[in-house]
Amino acid sequence: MKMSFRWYGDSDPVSLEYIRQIPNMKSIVSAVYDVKPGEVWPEESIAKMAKQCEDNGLVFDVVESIPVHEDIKLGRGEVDKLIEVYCENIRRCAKYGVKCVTYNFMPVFDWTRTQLDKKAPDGSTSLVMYWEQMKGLDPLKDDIHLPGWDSSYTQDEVRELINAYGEIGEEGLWANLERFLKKVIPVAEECEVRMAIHPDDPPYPIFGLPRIITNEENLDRMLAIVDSPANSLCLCTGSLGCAASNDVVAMVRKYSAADRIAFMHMRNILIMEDGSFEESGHLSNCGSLDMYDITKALVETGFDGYVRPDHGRMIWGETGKPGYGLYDRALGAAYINGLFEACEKANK
Ligand SMILES: [Mn+2]
Repeated sequence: MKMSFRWYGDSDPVSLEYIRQIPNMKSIVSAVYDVKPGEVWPEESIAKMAKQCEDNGLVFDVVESIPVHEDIKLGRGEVDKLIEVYCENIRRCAKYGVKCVTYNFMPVFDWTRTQLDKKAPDGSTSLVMYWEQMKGLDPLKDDIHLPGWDSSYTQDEVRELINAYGEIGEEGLWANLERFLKKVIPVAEECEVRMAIHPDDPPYPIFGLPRIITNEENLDRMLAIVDSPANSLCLCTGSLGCAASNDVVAMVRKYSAADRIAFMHMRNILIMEDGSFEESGHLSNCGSLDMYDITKALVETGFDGYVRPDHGRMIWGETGKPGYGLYDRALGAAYINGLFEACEKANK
């Protein structure tokens, strides 16, 4: 496996100088953040990021993410032109050494949480989603602002988008994903880039919005659209894992054995009785997932893709981007390194 770390560029309070000091750290996961979805990434921005990483003994070879424009997901407007821009961005990233591009196909909102700084008994804070806090919220009726939602949309625009997705439904979203993949994957193949789709987080409908990258049946369907290692998964244990019906260990084993995991997001979550969940420390005994079994499945199937410690808690008084502080993610990386070393030695 290749250990990696997400970095948000110059505005990130966590520096590359610090990231490089985490044992076994090799790759930086980042993106060009100053252009909107649907626009071409300036080559200078990609080149600058690659150079900054290189100057710190790291490699910028994973992009997270190239966002997919809502009109591509909705199949409306200038879809073909937007997909062509997307392909051009893949070509440009590849030119500067990128090997893996993460993206998602979630309507309107990325991840959904109700609170970003829930305090645990030990004083650490983390992201949570409590159904109790979701109850009664209706974005079609009320002006609601959940953390992490794109604030560039007005409430009216959000309502329009939710209605548009309601009209196309799950099958419409599948059709638009298929159209996207059939154009994008051949370009990725040419560029020797692996596209890695991130599962929906959480993997079930929110506010009636269709969600399709959610479970084994749907992952099978997605991978079959274009049967190529360039059409792969970013298997996020914490996203798939917050549906108790997903057997994450079995999914990891199956898709890694088939060489369809390009990127692993490794984190733990604690599922509560009512289906709410909290992002916990990475260790198995902190949450609902067995991180040892997940790592063992990767090692036994010869996984050689990228791994990053996903969201960490905020600990030791650190402030910054929720889920993306240095300290707890570094602890996560150290723990994951340990799991891999033990599993690899046992597997010899
Ligand atoms: Mn993730």
